[in-house]
Amino acid sequence: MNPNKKRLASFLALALAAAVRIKDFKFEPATLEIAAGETVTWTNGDDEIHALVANDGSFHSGGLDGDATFAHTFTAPGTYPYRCTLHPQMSGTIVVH
Ligand SMILES: [Cu+2]
Repeated sequence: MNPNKKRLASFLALALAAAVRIKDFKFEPATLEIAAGETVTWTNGDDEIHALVANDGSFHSGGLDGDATFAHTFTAPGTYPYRCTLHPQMSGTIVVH
């Protein structure tokens, strides 16, 4: 593979990595669809602390400061709603295929 194609491939891999950004007290995207075995990384883009927890308790980030990240690997297909324990109006869903 030539160097330009290699750079493009690694850029695309990063762009396609499953990521949720927390910004202005919202999860973006609010619903994220991934394949089983993928890892989702949340990044807190607010100055406020957020702490996300799965409604079924299968993951819990603990308190995330600004710019902090939390990653969780989803191994089983299903729908995983989650929320922020500190701001109950904040909710999101990970759909695993
Ligand atoms: Cu929050």
